[in-house]
Amino acid sequence: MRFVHTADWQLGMTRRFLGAGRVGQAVGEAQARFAQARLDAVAALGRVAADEGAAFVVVCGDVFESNLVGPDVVGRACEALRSFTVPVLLLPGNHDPADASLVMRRADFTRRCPPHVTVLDTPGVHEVAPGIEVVAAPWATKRPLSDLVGDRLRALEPAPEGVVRVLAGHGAVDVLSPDEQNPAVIRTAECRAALADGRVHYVALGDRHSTWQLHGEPRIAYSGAPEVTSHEETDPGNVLVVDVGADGAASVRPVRVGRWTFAREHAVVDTDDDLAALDARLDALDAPERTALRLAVEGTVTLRQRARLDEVTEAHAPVFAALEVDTTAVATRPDDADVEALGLTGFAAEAARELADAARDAADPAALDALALLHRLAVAR
Ligand SMILES: [Mn+2]
Repeated sequence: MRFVHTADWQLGMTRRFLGAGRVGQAVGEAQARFAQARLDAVAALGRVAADEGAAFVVVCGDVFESNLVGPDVVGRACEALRSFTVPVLLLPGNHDPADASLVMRRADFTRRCPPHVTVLDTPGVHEVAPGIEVVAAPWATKRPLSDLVGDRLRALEPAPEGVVRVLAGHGAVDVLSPDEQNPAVIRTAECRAALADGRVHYVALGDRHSTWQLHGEPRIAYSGAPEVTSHEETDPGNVLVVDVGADGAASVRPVRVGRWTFAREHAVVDTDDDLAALDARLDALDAPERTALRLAVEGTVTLRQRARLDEVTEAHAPVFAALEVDTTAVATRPDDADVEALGLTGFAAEAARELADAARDAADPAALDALALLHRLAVAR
């Protein structure tokens, strides 16, 4: 039996660093494209399910970023779900728990939601098709007081002959969560025991946005988010195509559907060559319009090189979805050529030279600021 395991669509998510807008650019333009990318990833995974001959798609929680998402987000989600040709099961997670405000029970959702979609808002066994069952462990509140997956597993008998059973859960597993005080942590030993005695044949999890499998047990896995959500993720952008049998055989294959990248880069800049190399490196990055880059720069530069560094990053910024540059580790040390570049004579030249000495030798920030201002004025002139 083959199905698609996914989770953490987080539809309606916004990202502050995409929303700032820039001079000459529509405010939130990257944000709008990011929202569309999440929907595109959903449509793409629907095509994966069709192409792979999957029996169903299970979404293990956090379909929506929040139960408070707007009707535009809900309407577009329903439109994306209409494109699916196989049954889709939506599990409420910690972002969209099955409380009184559950977005998937709202009229704007139920009115547009296509009939092949089932909301797993009540815990227990759900028959997808003859011989195929999904055991739902939905979140009912934002703060569950027990291991919801373990609770469901303990309530099960071994699956009947010929029935393949998939558990759908959401939350942190014990081997990844160091928080021993959290009563809701999912105990992997209980999952292993349920796999061993045939109560379930696969444990499909959501919550972790990076693709992950339990070491030595591919049948306990997080699919990760189908489109990146944060710079902290190691392997987002996938869905899992899972083959499982009642005999315990399993194959789990990640398929990439996400197209965005949230990247971190580091650059050391001490010379003009380093600046040219950084410029070339930013030029060579693939698909900058779908890349949110956090660039950390370190090094020691002259005033002219510091100005050049700003020019380089500012020239690239408009083509990136976001380009955040951290220059706190860049030290500026004016040299004699910086002073000569000001084109000053007499007392003014003398004063500039004293500022340069103070900035370089005493690392005086006020002197450096004053000199940088002179430099900008000289360039403007
Ligand atoms: Mn999530």
